[in-house]
Amino acid sequence: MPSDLVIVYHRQPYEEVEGEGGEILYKENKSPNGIVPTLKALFGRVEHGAWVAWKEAEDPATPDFERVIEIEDSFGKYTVSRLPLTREQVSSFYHVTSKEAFWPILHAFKERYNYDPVDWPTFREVNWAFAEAAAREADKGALVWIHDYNLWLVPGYLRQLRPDVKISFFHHTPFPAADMFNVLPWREEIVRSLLECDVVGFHIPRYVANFVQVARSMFDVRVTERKPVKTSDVPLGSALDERSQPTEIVLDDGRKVALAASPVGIDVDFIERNARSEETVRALTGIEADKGDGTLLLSVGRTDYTKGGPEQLLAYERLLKRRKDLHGKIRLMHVSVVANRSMTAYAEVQANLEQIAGRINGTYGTLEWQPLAFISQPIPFAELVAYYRAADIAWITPLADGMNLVCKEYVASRVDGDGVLVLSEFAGAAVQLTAAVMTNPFSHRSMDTALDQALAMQEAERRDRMAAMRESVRSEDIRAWGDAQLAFGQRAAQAA
Ligand code: GDG
Repeated sequence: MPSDLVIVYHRQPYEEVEGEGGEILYKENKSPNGIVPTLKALFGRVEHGAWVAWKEAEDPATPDFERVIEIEDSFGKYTVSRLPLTREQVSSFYHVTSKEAFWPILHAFKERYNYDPVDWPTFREVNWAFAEAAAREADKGALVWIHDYNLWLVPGYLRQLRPDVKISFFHHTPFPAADMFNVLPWREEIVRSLLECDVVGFHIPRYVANFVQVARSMFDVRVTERKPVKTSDVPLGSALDERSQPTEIVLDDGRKVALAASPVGIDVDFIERNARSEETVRALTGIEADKGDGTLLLSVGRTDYTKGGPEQLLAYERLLKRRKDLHGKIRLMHVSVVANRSMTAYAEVQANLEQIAGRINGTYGTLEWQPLAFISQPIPFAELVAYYRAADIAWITPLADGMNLVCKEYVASRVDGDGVLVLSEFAGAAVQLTAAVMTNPFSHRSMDTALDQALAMQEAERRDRMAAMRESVRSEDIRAWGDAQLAFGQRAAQAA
């Protein structure tokens, strides 16, 4: 059935499990948190929706599964088109080209950029296959919403296949300035494809500005519309602030591309419900009993060089060195989940983290007191929320992060209105959460003073700041993001 909204996202929108009789059952994702349910919820606003994702197959010509299936779950009825890809294709387009070449550049780590293993023809081939699958599902004039850099070439291919559809593309990562982006030898092909979109979306105005700069470095692109940005109350602005944002560019052939900035949010109602649930309150009681009068610092993230884990552990080591008064009274729970152990870059970060963690506990730990709990296994979400509630300070200090949802989850979990957030000014969320204690993870002094400030903060100030952050997280929640992005796409459709 043709769809008026087609979402192209690399992950399937459910989990496949084997039933008792060996049959495949499609279950809603275990974690109802995250953007997948939000995207699926948008299907409720259209006649019929479709989702395009990949699924591993030994021989893509004759996959051992149905390519296109109809799903019916609590989100309604929608089509899922599974693109059969071999393990080698997935590894090449996703783990190598996207993660080893694009990811470091998007996050401004030129020195980590790995060009050599990239197989560009495979990247093109996979993106072409995604475009064909989307073209097959889209009704006349449908809106096709594509997600993230691993699908950068899809808009261009889709435009060739289906000139009638409206194309919107959202970046979940930062988008770097031209000096950084243009390290990619495929830059012109990528930007040419993005300029075939009707809407290109980002989290924050800075990434929009960088995209325009990149586009102008290669093409005759004019900014035809610009709007002021609601500025933060930080006196000199924070690292990712912009005063105004281009909202439309026009190409030399007269075609217009709308540029949208809307920060991905979280499901505040879901997290608050979790935070108040009996299960969480029970877990919280246990954690608090263990904690006693001590201070709990919490850091949560994927193991990735962009997340600044080693820099943070070194700051903690400095804290223990200079503040003997805290010995026996403070603990850091550092959760760093390894998503892909087979990738050298991540294995390296993990080894580094383990080494520093071992040194900290070896140097300062006693039989009664272990200053650091270093955790590499994912924590069940309900338990994580209990830790969010128990933590005196959430310490979120990525070196670069498109948005960062962990800090928003911490704020939403604080239904008691207390708690301090120390946040890197290089996380997209910093533009929104201006009441956090901001820190620059590249500066020892800034990391040290921010932590001291957070540790010394009095309850009244903590509550004021938390109230401001809670308001912001609620007003720009995941639904607001979905609505804003869908509205941009629909506006483009009407303008045509
Ligand atoms: C990309 C961009 C952007 C983490 N540890 C555990 C756990 N998590 C969950 C968190 C959170 C999610 O993982 C991480 O989200 P982030 O936004 O922080 O980071 P990325 O995975 O890098 O996501 C990022 C995002 O896309 C959305 O656009 O914000 O900048 O890099 O939801 O809760 N969940 C559980 N146990 C854990 O131990 N259950």
